[in-house]
Amino acid sequence: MTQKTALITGITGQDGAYLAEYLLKKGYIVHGMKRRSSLFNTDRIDHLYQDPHIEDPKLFLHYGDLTDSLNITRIIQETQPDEIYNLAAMSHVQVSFETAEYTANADGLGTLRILEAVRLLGLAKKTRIYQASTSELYGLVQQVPQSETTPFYPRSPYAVAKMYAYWITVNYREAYGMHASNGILFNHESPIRGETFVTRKVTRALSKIALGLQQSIFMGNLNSRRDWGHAKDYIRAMYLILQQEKPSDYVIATGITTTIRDFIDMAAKEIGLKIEFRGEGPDEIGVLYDVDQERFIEKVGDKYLDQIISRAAVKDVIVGVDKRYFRPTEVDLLIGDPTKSKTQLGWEPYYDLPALITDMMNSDVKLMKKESYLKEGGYDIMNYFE
Ligand code: NDP
Ligand code: GDR
Repeated sequence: MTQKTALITGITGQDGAYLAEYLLKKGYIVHGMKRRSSLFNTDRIDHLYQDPHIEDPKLFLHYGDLTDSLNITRIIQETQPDEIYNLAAMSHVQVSFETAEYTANADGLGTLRILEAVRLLGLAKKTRIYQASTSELYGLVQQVPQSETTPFYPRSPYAVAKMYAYWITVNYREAYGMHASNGILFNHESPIRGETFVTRKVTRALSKIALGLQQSIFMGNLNSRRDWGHAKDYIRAMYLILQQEKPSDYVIATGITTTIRDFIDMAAKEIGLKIEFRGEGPDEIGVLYDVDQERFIEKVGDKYLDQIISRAAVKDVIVGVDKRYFRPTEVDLLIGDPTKSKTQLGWEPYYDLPALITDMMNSDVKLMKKESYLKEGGYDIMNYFE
């Protein structure tokens, strides 16, 4: 079998990092597009880095940006990929309300730039394209659960941009016979999820609270419901979609939905913290009312037990609501129907939500312990003028 070449845009993101490792293990040559930034932004893929001077390297990184057609065209021309995974995007829904034009350019037109480059370079019959579509397309849901035939009703500049990307992918497939497919992925998380998405924000904050590094966390809408899976499972679906003989669009989801409040509750219980929610809307709070000491010692350590017990004794508030996290238009309920991907791709997730939470909490407790040790060692805040 000849060695395949893949190009991953967004290789420095959560999904890009997992996918790169997965494809390298499968024997692919992997090219990734990364953005220039003033700080290193390759943390998630540093373990995969190969010195270009070694013999027969398999991973190559190229500077690029989805808003730059010339650069995209050149990278595709130079790498001649068998498969392109277009994962790059301004992917934060709330931020897209503040950066609507840029989001349209990167997330919407960016996809067009890739499709058009493949066509112009005469690669339409060679290169298969995966487009990172999203459950956000369903927005104000028209059907429960959501499947490939559910009408879209996007509720944010991000979702509207992704709607353009979805349809331009379908259009190039139909117009030029390209093997271009959409994976309509529901929320997927992991220990390397971006820190401002709700799950990671919660697992990081609870870990810090457990170690006495943080007092409380402020959240947005606790009532919205999401269908959460593990990114490791979802990148396998991306790969499977491009291995199909014919291109098509697939929903990737678990079929189970959970409120943000219940996610916080489950993540807290994972390390032995018991939270009671009181009040409603912006006035809702979560108080720490008890600690499962055995669990806490097992998951966090007895060193940190006394401070957390004393907080539980006074029913201290550890969760609050801040309206600034409310979105101008919200997506209240997402729950996917993955029947097509299960039957046609043979895709099955290994992780359920409790297993995902265990993975994230274990990782963040470990990470925050590192922070705690550094603080104890005097490596705290940097002051340039002291
Ligand atoms: P991340 O936000 O973790 O990663 C996004 C990646 O895109 C990063 O590598 C980022 O670079 C890069 N990027 C952002 N803007 C540009 C640009 N203008 N040009 C080039 N690269 C850019 O997202 P995820 O890994 O979570 O998601 C991957 C894709 O899947 C995204 O398109 C997202 O919208 C979509 N999606 C995600 C879901 C999820 O639950 N995770 C669900 C459904 C769809 P940098 O590191 O420099 O910021
Ligand atoms: P989402 O993910 O918008 O679904 O987009 P996010 O984790 O940001 O929000 C999920 C839900 O939680 C509510 N929420 C909060 N969200 C954040 N970020 N911070 C908070 O403090 C908070 N409090 C409550 C939100 O209102 C929302 O209802 C993600 C991204 O990965 C997209 O790129 C992807 O397309 C979709 O998932 C599927």
